[in-house]
Amino acid sequence: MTDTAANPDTTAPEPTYDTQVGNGGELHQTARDGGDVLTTQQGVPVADDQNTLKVGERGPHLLDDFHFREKIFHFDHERIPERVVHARGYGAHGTFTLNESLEDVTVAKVLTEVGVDTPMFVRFSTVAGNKGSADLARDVRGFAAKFYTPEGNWDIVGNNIPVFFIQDAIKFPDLIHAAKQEPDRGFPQAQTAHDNFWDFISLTPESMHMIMWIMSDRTIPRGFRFIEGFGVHTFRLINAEGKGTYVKFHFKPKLGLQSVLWNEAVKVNGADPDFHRRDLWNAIDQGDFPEWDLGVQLFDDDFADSFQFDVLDSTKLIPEEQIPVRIIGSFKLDRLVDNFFAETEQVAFCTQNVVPGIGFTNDPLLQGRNFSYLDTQLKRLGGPNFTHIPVNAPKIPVKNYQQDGHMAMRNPKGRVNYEPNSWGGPRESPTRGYRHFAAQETGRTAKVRSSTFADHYSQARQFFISQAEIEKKHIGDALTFELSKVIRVDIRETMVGHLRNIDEDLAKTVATGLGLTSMPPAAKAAVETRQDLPASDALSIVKNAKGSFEGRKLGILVTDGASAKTVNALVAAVKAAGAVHEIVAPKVGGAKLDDGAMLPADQKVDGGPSILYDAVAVVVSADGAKMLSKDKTAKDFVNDAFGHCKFIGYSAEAKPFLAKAGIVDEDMDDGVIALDDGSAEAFVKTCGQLRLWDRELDVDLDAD
Ligand code: HDE
Repeated sequence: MTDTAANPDTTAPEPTYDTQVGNGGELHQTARDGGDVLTTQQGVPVADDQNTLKVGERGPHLLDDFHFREKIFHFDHERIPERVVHARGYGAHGTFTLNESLEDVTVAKVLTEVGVDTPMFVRFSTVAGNKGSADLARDVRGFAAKFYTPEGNWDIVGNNIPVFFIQDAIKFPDLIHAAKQEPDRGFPQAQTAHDNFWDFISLTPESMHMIMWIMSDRTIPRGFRFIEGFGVHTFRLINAEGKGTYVKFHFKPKLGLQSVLWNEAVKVNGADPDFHRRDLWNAIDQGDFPEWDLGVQLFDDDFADSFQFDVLDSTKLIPEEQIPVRIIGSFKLDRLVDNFFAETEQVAFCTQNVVPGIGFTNDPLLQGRNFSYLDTQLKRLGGPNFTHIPVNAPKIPVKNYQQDGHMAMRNPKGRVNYEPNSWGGPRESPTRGYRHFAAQETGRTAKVRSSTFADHYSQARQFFISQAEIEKKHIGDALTFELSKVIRVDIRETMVGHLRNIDEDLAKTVATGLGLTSMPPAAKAAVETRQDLPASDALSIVKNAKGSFEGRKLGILVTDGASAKTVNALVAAVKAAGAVHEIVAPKVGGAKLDDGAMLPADQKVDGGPSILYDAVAVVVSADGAKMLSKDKTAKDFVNDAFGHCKFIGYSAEAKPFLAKAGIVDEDMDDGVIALDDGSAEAFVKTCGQLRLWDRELDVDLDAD
């Protein structure tokens, strides 16, 4: 523990704590390894953990059995309320390192002390689904980061999308009610493809920009390692003179952005509902620590006044072409949790957790959030002492006179528990303490929406026209799919009416996909003139592709008699590219290659469908090809990979099998690659393109 936050203005002794019980330090450990004697919660050794205490062998239980009663009582209370949103999530510990100081604009040590490591905890999540829902729901991903700074905890509770559905926090319960399961039937789970969601959206034009984002591939990411994070709101940095500078926070993944196809997402949810958490776990477990850059967009009042939109409006972003993102540091996730419940489930993020030098603005969404997060933890974690839970406790001493309450884990000693006092306890410090930005506010109180928030379509269109053609197609497909699940035709029509204000071609595509017989009228806009904004390439995933296979996974399907040389060359090339591979075989015991060596498999073909891989290779013997040709799952392996526009490498012997799986000679495109001698490296390099998008035009009816 460091003591950097010690109060310089007082010579008072620090209150002392019993170090055995928390004090923001180590988790009170319960050892589960070693061969010690089992005990009750009271530490009493247990003699029999298999049978309850009974009268005779077949008789009634006795209340005397305190061990049984304690065990069942504790089990009955294992669950805490899940988060009302972002219930399903996965977290890990990490370290943030600052490379560039922002000392001209902030006094926050975490943003000024270059080279200093700040411990972090990051939790990724989906929004709508319950705790047990599948990872690849089409949904926004939460990206919540807790920085344990030397001046207390700072949380950025962000998403992987830089804008939000609504402009005022008072609409949040309605939005979430509409998105989650419908109240009478309790379904659909973890999806927005239903009437209530689209009804609310169709009546909420401010959500249209966000709708473009959630119908894009951003909401079906390949994994948490491949998403961006955004603080969304405009925050404020405050320097030593008390001057404020507006800031928007960005996290950019070093591995680049990547998403899957919808048809793939649906299948991943069946094959591996834990796909995203497993991916993060595996990467960190294998020492392949995912990294993100932290960037800031900084601007002043002059920019805010001249910007086409209100910087307090969370349904708008500031294009990177207008204010570039300045990268100031990076973080890596390098430690898995010891216990999912204690850390990932109990971590409590609060937008109000800021440190000196970082402050809020009047964004009405942010102001509402500052109330909600503290309030929700009280319910979820059972009392006001959730800050005593190690994952939530700052890593510096906590000194105040708050006391007692449910599950108080700190043991402050001594007589004084009030302030001011004459006992020399901790006191406030005007110089070191948190200073709120001295904003000048005027105006009448009113329940009102600013007229500067009224343009709902211009940035929605800007996002759409900034996408690559294939991304535009996916947005059209997603809207058509979601609205096809909406039963009320009038809701479908109202939505198409909104799309007409965004892009007429997109509206037509969706109307045609839905089979509407005539075009509904365009929705009436609060601001009639849509601004003609230029495309922003930074908003596209495809236009910013890294072209690297690093961090990705190749699935290699093998059978007995497969060429050891080819398999070994592939494995070496994958490793050299910083990627990983899995061997898939008809039997999980493995396959005997043509050099006589037994190669163990990671997956039996039924359990290792190609949707789990970024690219596949089929290296089989002639007999193996014949055998696989009779197997539906093996044929799906290559057929799906082809349909999902993945790169497919194949040994000469595999060709008849590919044909049986539906990839005949005329389908062989640049993405179906013969693995000749010495071609493994080139194949893996090509896989770095991740998908051959041109193929989608041949494999998807909606492409016409
Ligand atoms: Fe949240 N949100 N939110 N939200 N949010 C919660 O807090 C809320 C919003 C976000 O991994 C809850 O601890 C309101 C925007 C993340 O633990 C709750 C409003 C953004 C997480 C809550 C918003 C987010 C939450 C539920 C509208 C992106 C998960 C459990 C004003 C910038 C954090 C909890 C984790 C969680 C309220 C809107 C991100 C109820 C009222 C905008 C990543 O307090």
